[in-house]
Amino acid sequence: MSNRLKVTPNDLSAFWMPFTANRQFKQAPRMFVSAKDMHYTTSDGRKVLDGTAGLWCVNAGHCRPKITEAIQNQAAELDYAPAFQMGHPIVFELANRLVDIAPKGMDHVFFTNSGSESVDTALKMAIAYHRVKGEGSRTRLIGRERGYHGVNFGGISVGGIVSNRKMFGTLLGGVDHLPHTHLPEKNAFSKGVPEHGAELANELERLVTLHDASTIAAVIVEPVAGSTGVILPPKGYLQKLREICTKHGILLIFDEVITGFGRLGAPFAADYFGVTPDIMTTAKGVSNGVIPMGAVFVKKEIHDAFMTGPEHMIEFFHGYTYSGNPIACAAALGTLDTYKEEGLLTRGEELAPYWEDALHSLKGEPHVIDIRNIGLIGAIELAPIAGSPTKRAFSAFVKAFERGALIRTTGDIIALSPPLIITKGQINELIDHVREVLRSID
Ligand code: PXG
Ligand code: PLP
Repeated sequence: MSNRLKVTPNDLSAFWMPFTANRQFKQAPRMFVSAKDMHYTTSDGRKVLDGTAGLWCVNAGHCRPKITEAIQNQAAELDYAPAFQMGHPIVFELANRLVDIAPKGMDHVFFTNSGSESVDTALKMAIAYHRVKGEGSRTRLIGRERGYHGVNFGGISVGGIVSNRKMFGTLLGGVDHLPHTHLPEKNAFSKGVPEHGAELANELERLVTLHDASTIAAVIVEPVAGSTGVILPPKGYLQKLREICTKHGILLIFDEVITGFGRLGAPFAADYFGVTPDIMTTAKGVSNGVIPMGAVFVKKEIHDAFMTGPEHMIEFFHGYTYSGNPIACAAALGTLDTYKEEGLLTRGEELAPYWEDALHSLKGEPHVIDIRNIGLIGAIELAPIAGSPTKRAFSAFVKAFERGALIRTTGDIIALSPPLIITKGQINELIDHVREVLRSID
């Protein structure tokens, strides 16, 4: 370990931390200095079990040798190559490898550097696609209440998390939202996908009637909403959305930034639910979170629609300086190798029943008003402290960290999404930490 990592910095003021209570953090900092497999090590030398795969991204666990090695080798061989009008071999290799594991028909990949960029890329593709097809009136975008699609302007416009939107002005015009599918009065403590609520997909028909299909480019949803606190699609809901989109010529975008790369026990949520979107946004697990990378998967028809006009012309005026950055590609290839060798993209399927039972054993513990699970995702919803929403869950987060477990909270919901290498013993350990925390907080 380098000396740089051993010390706790004594001036924390310069770094404006993302999505953090900066003043509170800087009074009592929580620092990780190293990580291996399922654990972080803190600056005071404690081991912390990673119950969240970092931020839902370290699906293969930490500091995996194949990934580290791939990055080291690539950094010494080709560090950067221009992304526009130039190529390098491994970005093509990576695209092929990704298409090989993608749902059938999603034959092309566009690279970005994050989920937020993947989302804005997908929205732009959808609108431009209709225009190249001669349907330039299709510009409207439909998102969903409580949706999270990153933090760029497109993403917050179709997103539905109020605090991520309200400070930022008028956002994109021509956006409407479906209702969310959280129905605790009917579905609380459901195991896996809930029974009630598929009819909420019919709200899309209402929006089509209101705006007319000829004005709508795309619908974007998370197949399983993560960031808002884990909301599952009711049985049959996604199939219905697919049918309605197809019927009206509207593109369906699945935002698989969290659900992609094995989180549900299948490579993608599209596989898990047997519903194929037209565009699929990913990030996080594509490179195990190690080097920033995102990938937007598109159906052949969409890609091919752009491949018209004079051949010397750029077909899609969009891209990032770091689209397909060689070192990010190497990290992603090392990640895919690790997933393959260890069967991680489907490992969640075997573990899911054990995970489900362990999570639902928390029913009846103090403050617990709902438990939700799917694949290797879990959520424990707590009753808020009257007049102080989020406070109870935040103290659970701090207590868990002090006890040796990293959990994630959003509102008064604890969300769990461990690396896909977690063992049954470590599942017990994680759930026991949560149990003890619930018993110890006000
Ligand atoms: N779409 C979805 C569905 C996401 O979950 C993004 C887009 C944006 O990705 P980037 O890479 O720009 O952050 C996300 C990211 C949490 C949490 O704890 C969730 C995310 C990010 C950070 C924290 O719920 N999701
Ligand atoms: N701002 C300026 C001034 C730039 O020159 C560029 C890219 O060349 C960007 C923003 C966009 O940066 P990126 O391609 O990394 O998203």
